[in-house]
Amino acid sequence: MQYKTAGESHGRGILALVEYFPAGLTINVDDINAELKRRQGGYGRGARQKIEADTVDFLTGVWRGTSTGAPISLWVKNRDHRIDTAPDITQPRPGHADLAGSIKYGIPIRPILERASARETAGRVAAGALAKQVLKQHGITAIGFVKSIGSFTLPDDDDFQPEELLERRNRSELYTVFPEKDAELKKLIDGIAASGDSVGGIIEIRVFGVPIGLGSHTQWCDKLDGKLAQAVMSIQAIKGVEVGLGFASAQTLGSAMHDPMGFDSAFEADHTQGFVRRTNNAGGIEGGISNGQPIVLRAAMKPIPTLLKPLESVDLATKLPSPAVYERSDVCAVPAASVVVENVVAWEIARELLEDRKHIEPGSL
Ligand code: EPS
Repeated sequence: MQYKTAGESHGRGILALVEYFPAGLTINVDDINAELKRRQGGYGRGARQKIEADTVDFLTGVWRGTSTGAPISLWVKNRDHRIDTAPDITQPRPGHADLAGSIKYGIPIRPILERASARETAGRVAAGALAKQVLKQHGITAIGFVKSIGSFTLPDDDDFQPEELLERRNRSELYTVFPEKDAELKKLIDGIAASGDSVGGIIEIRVFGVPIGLGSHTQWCDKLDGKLAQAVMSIQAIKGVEVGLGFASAQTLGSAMHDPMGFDSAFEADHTQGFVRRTNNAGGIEGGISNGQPIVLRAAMKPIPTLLKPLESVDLATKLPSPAVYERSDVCAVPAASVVVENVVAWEIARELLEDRKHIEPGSL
C-alpha cells in the first residue's frame, strides 16, 4: 500500500492517490470526513478554516461503497481556489519554503508556498483515515493528542487507558487530554495572537493493539521507528520526532531505561503473545520491530512562520532589506497537527500490517 498527495493550498483542491489498498472493504466515508473536520479545528486556527468545510470525494477505486483493489483517488475540494489571481510575493518568510524553494526551482514564491502549505495535510489525513479502516479490522487504535503548547506543560497522562484518553481529548478544544486546562491555554494563545506572534508545541501519538513483528531489524530502511520518523518528520512544521523515552533516554541509565519482561501463562498456547512489561520506555519498538507494547511517539512542532509582526527578510526583486510578507495564517496549529500526526502514523502501521507480517509464524520461536 502506498500513497502520494497532489494539490495547492488555493488550487482546486488536495488529492491523495492510494495504491494497493485491499479490495472488498466497505468504506466508511463519515469516519474519514470526521477526521478532516477535526483537522480543521482546534483553538488557534486562522480564518481559512471558516471558509472551508473539508469532505472527501472518491473519484476512483470504490464501487458501491466498497474498495475494489484499484487505485483510490481522494479529492478534498478547496472553496478558496484563487491561485491564478493571488498576488506574487517577493519577500520570503523566514522558516517557510519560500526562499529555498524559489531558488531551487527557479520560479516565483507563490507556487512554492502554495504547495508547501500545510493545507496539503488534508490529503494525508484522508489517506490515513482510510488506512484506519484497515486498522479497525485488526483491533488497532491510534490516538493523538496535544502534550504541550509553547512552554505550557500539561500534567502527567501516563496512566490514562485508551478510552479515557479518547474521551478526554474529545472534550478539549485544544485536543489535549486535560480539557479542564482549555481556558488557560486559550488565554495563552490569545495573548500570543495579540502580540502578532505564533506558537508551537508537542504532540503525542499512542497506538494500541499493535502485534509483535511490524518492521525489521534486518535492514536499515525496514526499521519501523525509522519509517515512522520519516513519515512524521515530513509533516509541515515538525522539527523533532522521538519514540518512547526518546531524548530523555540519553540521560537514563540502562537499568532504568529498558523494560523488564514477564510472561502471562494464560497465553501459553500462543508463542507470539503473552509477553508483558511493567514499563514502556522503548515506546513499543525494539531493534526496529514492534514488540507488542503500545507504540508511543512524540513530535515537536515549531511555531508557524507566517507572522503578523514580520521578521527581517530580503526583497528578491531588489535584494534590499524588507519585512517578510504577511498572509492570513494560524497562530497555533498544534491541535490540527495532532490530527495529522495521528493519521500519518496510522497509515504507516496499516501499511506495515498489510505488507510485512511474513516473519510471524506461531510456534516458530
Ligand atoms: C491551512 C490552510 C492555509 C493556512 C495554513 C494551513 O490557508 P491560507 O493560507 O489560505 O490561510 O491556514 O497553512 C500554513 C500554516 C502555511 O504555512 O502555509 C490548512 O488548511 O491546514
